[in-house]
Amino acid sequence: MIHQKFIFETPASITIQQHILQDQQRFPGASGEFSFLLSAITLATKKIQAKVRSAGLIDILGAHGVENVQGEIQQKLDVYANEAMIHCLASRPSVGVLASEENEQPLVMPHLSPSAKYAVVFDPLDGSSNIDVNVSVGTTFSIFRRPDGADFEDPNAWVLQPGNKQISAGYVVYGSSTVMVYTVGNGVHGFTLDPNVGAYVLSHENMKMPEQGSCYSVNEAYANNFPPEYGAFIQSLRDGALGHSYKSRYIGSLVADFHRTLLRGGIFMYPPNKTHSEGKLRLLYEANPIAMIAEQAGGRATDSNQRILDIKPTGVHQRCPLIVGSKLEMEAFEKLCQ
Ligand code: P6P
Repeated sequence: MIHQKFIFETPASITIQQHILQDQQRFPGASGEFSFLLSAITLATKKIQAKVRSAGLIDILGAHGVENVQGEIQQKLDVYANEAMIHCLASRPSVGVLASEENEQPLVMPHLSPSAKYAVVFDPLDGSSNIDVNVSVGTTFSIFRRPDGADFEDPNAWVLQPGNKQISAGYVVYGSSTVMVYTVGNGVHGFTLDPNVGAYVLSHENMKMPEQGSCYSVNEAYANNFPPEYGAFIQSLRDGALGHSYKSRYIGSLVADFHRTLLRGGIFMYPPNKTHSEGKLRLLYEANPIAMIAEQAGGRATDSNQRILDIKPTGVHQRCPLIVGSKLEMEAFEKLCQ
């Protein structure tokens, strides 16, 4: 009996939907609501990437003119990306509250479904100031379970939870390809969008951050205002204190700078500076999802005093210093800070 040779010699592609459903099987009796929620995020990011990819061709570049809650001029793609995330997530009855970098207050979903059990926090298009110069940008997201007793009167209660309460977190980096990286707390997996079929396909299974890298990433223009431990640490890297020399890479787009750190190892830092005494990055929708991914991949993330994931938020848009990276560099930095 001659076995039929398979047409496709390569292993079968697993799409993110299949992967989520496989993961769901670990929880007998799972309702599938969470998987359906994640599919809203994958759909929204496919819409966003389509606009990002054609930004130069259609009238979507440039500022939208309105100032957002951060006091930043909203780029048109920011507005589109925010609408896409809200539209896709609002159609999921399991989602009760949304918080976005682009909205001053959290949004209560109009369905007010008593069965809503999740809140989603996101930055629809992080690094958007880079859009007009064709530098990679990204979407970040963080998913919380509705706290016991939380109702729709107090949406802040749904989202002002420490990062260690995230049930899922991730990002999409719109770079040379569109890659979605996410975790549900049992490892980190990456999926590359196959434009031919419009599906995210598993490309980086069980991602692990190298224990040491050869690159540090910080905006050295602010070095004169860094707290002393940051400058001393960077100098130690330059002096080969960790066993080899380091190169510097800084894109100015958090998701892109972190994605490189996840893949290659090393350390990313956004310290306090003259303009931002608490650092520029936001805890809820930048530091928290990045920190969960980093820790799930074997790395670490602190604000120089404590784990990012242990910080109890007091405001949706609060900022924090972010130091995230490989075990060895992070241990060396933390030792310096003591
Ligand atoms: P700076 C983009 O505006 C962003 O919020 C992050 O994506 C990025 O890491 C940071 O700001 C860059 O800030 O001050 O170095 O330009």
